[in-house]
Amino acid sequence: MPSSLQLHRINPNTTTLAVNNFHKQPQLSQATTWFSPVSISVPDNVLHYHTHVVGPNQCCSAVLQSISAPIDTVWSLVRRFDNPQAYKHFLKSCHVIVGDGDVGTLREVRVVSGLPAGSSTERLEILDDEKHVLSFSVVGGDHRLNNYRSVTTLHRAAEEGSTVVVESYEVDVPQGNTKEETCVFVDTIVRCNLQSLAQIAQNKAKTSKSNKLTMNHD
Ligand code: A8S
Repeated sequence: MPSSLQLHRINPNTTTLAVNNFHKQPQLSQATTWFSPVSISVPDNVLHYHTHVVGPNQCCSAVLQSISAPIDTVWSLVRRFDNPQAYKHFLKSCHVIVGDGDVGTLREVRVVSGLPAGSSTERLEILDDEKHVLSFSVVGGDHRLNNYRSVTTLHRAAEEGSTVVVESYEVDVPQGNTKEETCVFVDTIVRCNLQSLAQIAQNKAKTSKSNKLTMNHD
């Protein structure tokens, strides 16, 4: 099985991060096909955040999302470790247990019904407002994703006023599941979160743009 994260150096300061979403062809062929590679040039100083060293019983993957909103608007939503349910729709509540939003803060999130989970206790590992990096790890709770750790980085896209989000993670493969099943499950959650982040950030950007236009008219 090829790795789901590929790195290609294109010039001395940036590296292309290609994320392949794998997909098993139904019936007939048992072969695994890889499709729709998405890639982004990530500056080398943030690339190491998405380099995961995984053990034999762990897996890792990454999801990319383009957002038509400025990086500051997207970051204002992502950086709120105390308010993940603002865009993560699988969460119904979040309570900060210890800390004030800096590294080391612990939160307990409760998950909506219908998922194989009740709650999760999570620790803020990295919050870098300059480089736009946030990382958290799962340290407890009532779910199947042991040793989950994710890193989210934001990048200015080539198109003015647009952002690309890269979210990568590592996690233990739960007993009774394969690496592929685990990645499909987690990729789905992360992709839903990032699509919802895109919607909310885009609406926020539109509202503040039209507010500015109205103010200029007055
Ligand atoms: C995130 C990412 C993930 C969250 C997972 C993958 C989780 O909160 C949910 C269901 C689970 O089974 C595990 O950025 C857990 O939040 C929605 C409770 C950890």
